[in-house]
Amino acid sequence: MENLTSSSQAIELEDRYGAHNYHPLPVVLARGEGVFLWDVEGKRYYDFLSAYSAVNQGHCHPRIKQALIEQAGILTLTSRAFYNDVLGPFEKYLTEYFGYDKVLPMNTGAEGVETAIKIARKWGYERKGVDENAAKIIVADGNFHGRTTTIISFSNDRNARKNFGPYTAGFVKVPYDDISALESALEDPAVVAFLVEPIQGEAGVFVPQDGYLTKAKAACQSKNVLFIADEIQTGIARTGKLLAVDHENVRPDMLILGKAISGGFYPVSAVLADDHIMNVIKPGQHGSTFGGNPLGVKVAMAALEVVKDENLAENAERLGVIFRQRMQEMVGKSDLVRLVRGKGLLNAIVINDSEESSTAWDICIALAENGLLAKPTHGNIIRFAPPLVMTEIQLNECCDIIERVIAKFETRG
Ligand code: IF1
Repeated sequence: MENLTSSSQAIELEDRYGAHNYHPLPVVLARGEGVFLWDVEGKRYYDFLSAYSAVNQGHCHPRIKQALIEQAGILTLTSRAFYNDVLGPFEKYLTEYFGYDKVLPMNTGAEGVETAIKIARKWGYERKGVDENAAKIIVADGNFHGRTTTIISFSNDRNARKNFGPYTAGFVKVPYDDISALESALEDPAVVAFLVEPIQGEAGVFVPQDGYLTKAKAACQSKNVLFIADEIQTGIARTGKLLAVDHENVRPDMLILGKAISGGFYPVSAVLADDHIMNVIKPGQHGSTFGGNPLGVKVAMAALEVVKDENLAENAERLGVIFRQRMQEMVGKSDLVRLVRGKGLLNAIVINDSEESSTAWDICIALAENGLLAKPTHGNIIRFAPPLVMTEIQLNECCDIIERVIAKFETRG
């Protein structure tokens, strides 16, 4: 295999031999450790994206790496045709960690979402009595739950949907953070579930009003509808609590996890639910080759131990307050930055420019030149999500970088 000596070489290879399904920032990373990343030329960056909240524990965390290396030499994959000595202990560990009866382990976040959709539909037919093939699932405008054909079928994002039809039926969209719209949609007796992100990440870190999750869960409960929380991005301590729903002490009927559940080492996702829901799934009705494999689940247990032992939720809560204070001070003096919003260490600033403008992109290029990696989400919104192991000193240094770069763009007028 070619040894890459330069960033431009790497970019050329990806352009020539890789599908063009992304538009990355022109940065070629070669090494990661904790909150830092280094590019091919050895330049160091603060990571303020954390692989979209998949490395909450920091890059290459030694404890998780050790778990990976040890299990890699013992048993990595059995398939579910047989039992193994790791999956059962993991399932006990995970269900006790999050407080549910059972877990169905999968690999990617999208698979977790697809799994929850299948379970909700089956529960609707076999427990709620909805006519077969008539089940409906309510989703929120602006949602992002992955990129499979069914999931993009209920996306609002034109770029995610166009020319991927025909679309999967059975989904009803309501405005996010709008209880009365949800209550109206819940009047339909064919509705089996409400699938929602407790904070909409990709849409631009939209935090709903206090009480939204509580009222949504209650509205679902009153209509015998399952409340499904997609915590793939907001979970695992990212928003200052173990789960974003914990800010309101709301317990979803089904919980979907992914990303940082395995600390950036190995794709692991999981759907958790109590027996009266999960037991609708019988042998042969769902699964995947790698779902619940020994290597992935050992990594996941180590990754979750790190979250607890290093108090990552508390750290995210504390540093998030400091970050938003620093950004709010900047907003007060800026014509360019309209607002800052977020919870814990899932935050975003909104740039005072059109969605089509390149300002947010240009700011991210300048941030990279100044040693901080972030990427715009929709058009004029820049998401800031560092690993949760960051120290206060490092966070303040990053705020200095952000303020310095924004100031330069202010003077450009
Ligand atoms: C990419 C976005 C973020 C997610 C929620 C399910 C999934 C995701 C709430 C699917 C995944 C990732 C996908 C990743 C970029 C990133 C992303 F920009 F795509 F939208 F975070 F906002 N539910 N989000 O955020 O999980 O199948 O990817 O494991 O490059 O597509 P996945």
